[in-house]
Amino acid sequence: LKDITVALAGNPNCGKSSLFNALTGLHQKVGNFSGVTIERHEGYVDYNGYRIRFVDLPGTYSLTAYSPEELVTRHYLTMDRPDIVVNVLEGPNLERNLLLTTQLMEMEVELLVALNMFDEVQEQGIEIRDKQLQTLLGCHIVPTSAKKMEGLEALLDHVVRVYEGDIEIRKNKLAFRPELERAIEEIAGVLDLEPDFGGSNTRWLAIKLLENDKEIYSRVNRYPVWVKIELLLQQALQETEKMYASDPEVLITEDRHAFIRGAMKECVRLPEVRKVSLT
Ligand code: GDP
Ligand code: K
Repeated sequence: LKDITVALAGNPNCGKSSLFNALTGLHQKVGNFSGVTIERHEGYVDYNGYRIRFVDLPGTYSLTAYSPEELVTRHYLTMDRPDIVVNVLEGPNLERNLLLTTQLMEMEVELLVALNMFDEVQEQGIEIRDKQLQTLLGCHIVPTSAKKMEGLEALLDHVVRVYEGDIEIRKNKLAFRPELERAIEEIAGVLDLEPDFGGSNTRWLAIKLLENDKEIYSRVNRYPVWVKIELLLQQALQETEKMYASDPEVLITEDRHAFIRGAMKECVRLPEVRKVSLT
């Protein structure tokens, strides 16, 4: 059997544990993530000559450094490097769920989306143009229902095929407004000069620095390149204050939401009744 490690990531209540249970059945064990008291559920399923190991990450809305759950999740993704990350989405609440997706897109992980609660999506008459959404997110999307045990085999099949590189899809990245993109590029360029960071995901580190991420700050500020980076961060702040009367952290969030609104507009149609009841 060939081993594939898959991390399940998603918002709280997206149905992640239900999906994990449906996929791994009795082959489960519970431990802790190192150094913290957050439970780590692991399980596996044997499928077509592969042992697919699932790690159920804590439910999170975001990947900042503000909560232990979010820190555990991104440490796992950046340090343990699972083969594939399945981002479980709550189908009927796509818009809210996509914030985490935009952050996973930045992380250079092999991403796959499980569009869960698809039974609810259909019942509520929500139309999702999944091909379009796939192109925007730059990853494959598999509709699932953990409740009705549907789409599970399709998900496993996609895991194997993504792992083997059989079904490649063009990765997409969320482009921030030009001033931010320029700052990201410059900061990443400086980080690339430091051997300890060169080869790692310096674009992600640069975005995090512009978001004032304390953990990434403390990882980077002991290096000589910090002097240059601090200057670039100050420049970016001055520029965005002048142009938008705002700071990079706020603008990055705004741009993520703008991307999500665009994706929703292009790919999702809510039924008339729901549109009315929302207004
Ligand atoms: P988690 O917080 O992401 O682990 O979410 P849970 O697995 O605990 O599920 C949250 C709620 O959604 C529970 O009441 C589940 O029964 C329900 N649920 C999970 N998956 C599905 C699904 O595919 N369809 C429907 N209709 N409900 C689901
Ligand atoms: K739960």
